[in-house]
Amino acid sequence: SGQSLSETIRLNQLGYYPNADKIAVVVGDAQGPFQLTTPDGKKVVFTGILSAPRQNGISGKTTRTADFSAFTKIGSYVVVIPGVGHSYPFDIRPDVHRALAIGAIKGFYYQRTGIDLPAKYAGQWARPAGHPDTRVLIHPSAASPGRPAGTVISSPRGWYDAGDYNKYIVNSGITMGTLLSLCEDFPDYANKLNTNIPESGNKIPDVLDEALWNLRWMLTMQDPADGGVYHKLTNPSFDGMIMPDKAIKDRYVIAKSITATLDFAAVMAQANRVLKPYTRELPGLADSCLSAAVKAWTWAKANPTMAYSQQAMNTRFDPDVTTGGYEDRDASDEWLWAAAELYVTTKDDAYYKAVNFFPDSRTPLPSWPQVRSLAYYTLARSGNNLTAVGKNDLPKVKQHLTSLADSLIAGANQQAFQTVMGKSAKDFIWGSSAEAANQGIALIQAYRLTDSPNRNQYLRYALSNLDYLLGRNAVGYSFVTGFGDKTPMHPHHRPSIADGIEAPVPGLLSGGTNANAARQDKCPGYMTTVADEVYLDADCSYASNEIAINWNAPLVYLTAALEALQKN
Ligand code: 9MR
Repeated sequence: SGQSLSETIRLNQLGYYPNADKIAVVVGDAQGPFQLTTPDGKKVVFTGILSAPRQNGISGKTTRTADFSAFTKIGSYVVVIPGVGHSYPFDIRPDVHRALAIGAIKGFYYQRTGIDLPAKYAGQWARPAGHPDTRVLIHPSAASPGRPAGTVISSPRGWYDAGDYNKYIVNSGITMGTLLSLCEDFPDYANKLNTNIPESGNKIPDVLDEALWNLRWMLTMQDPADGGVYHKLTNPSFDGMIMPDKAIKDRYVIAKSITATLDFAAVMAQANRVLKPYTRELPGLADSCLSAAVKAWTWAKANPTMAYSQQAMNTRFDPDVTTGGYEDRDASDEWLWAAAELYVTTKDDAYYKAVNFFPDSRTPLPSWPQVRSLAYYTLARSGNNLTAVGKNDLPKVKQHLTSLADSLIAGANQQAFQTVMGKSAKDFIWGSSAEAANQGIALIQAYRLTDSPNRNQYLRYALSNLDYLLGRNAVGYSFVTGFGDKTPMHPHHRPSIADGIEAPVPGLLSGGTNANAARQDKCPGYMTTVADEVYLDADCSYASNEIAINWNAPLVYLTAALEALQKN
């Protein structure tokens, strides 16, 4: 066609469902007709007219949309705008995000500690096991009568949190909650996702097998004597940019904390429900999870003020610890999440009555320090299985879900990229990709669990945020390694940096655009301060281009849920 690739045309680089919205966005002054053609440009299959201009409320730039929703024929195509160029190629087909759902779950396999990743499962990213964590020291901050400082415990398995090699309970909490929720909400679809891991042949869905790798680690993080849960298992300071098996510094479990203990209680209580059907394959595990949850709750009741403060800790104990803090002084939402999971699992009203589920009218979007809405999701999904106290409040719970969903979709049709994500510059924080994914999940929960007249909009706009993540955004990247044409090649991820392989480990979600990244990581090379454009595909950019388990988990949920919910 004589057209060349234009990066001003932004779209979901994987593609679109035949019977769902299909939108590309062009940034700049283009106007007039657009076409859909075969990737070689030879055959025009659809023509349309670019929309009226919109102004990006953050950058002030002009955008127009090319809406080809009316075209439903399965195939591979490019969008062509005469005088501008063509887009990256993409597909229209029913299972267009299925490989991504599988790949994003597989991303967790690559994050496993303490196990060799052979080529059979890991392909060119095969590597020897790192961080066995079979000889971990009790840090003085974590000492108890039964386990004085320097005691050696075994705390193996688990996933590396992110681009670093440490293991943190708080962040494991929301990550596990999200993956276990996929197993609860879409059991049949979850069961169909084969990720080619060592456990793939067993009777348990691969995503649950993967979660078990971390669940078994989490169980070792509870002090058996009192039920308190250590905040994290880390080196005193971050490892260098070396492969896992080369990183052999001493590791410690650090300080019990209220947030870690409550998040642990929530995960273990939910795990009891999810594991119940597999009692034959996993004898005793579901029961162990529930008793661990109850013990954690008991510790929390006795220690409600034990917030984790790294600075305060370092003034009292040696060695000093400088790894990720996951500090959160407000545990009120963690109480709600733990109470909801324990209540739904045990049907014991005492857990429900121990907290106030409706302290105010806010419905905060889930993130690692803010888990209140996970309690609402759980209460709503339990619906008529709740006891009377919970059932009475169901309308209020659903009200919270719809008010969050309605606020997310409000004005999305004015947004420059026609996505829920990015209506406000405030969306572009550290780990903004997970904001987009969690917005999508909130919409899916409101779609599934309420009878709001806007339900169908919720589903449509959840998909808009997957489009955001896969390229329809102000920087033109698909933020998932290995999925799309313009993807992160230099994530802040130690194995990807150190392994000598050009392609980064695949299936990992970059934290993405972050307005304050330059100030936070001081990586040289940021080109702009426009909030929705501050992203740098460089490995020193840990504030915009790290990967993390709590970002991958909502990608997994959003992708798998949208696949499961498409009616094609
Ligand atoms: O995801 C965390 C983000 O919300 C915080 O702003 C940031 C700075 O405290 O830390 C992020 O978490 C990092 C953790 O502390 C250590 N492992 C890597 C995580 C992702 O960058």
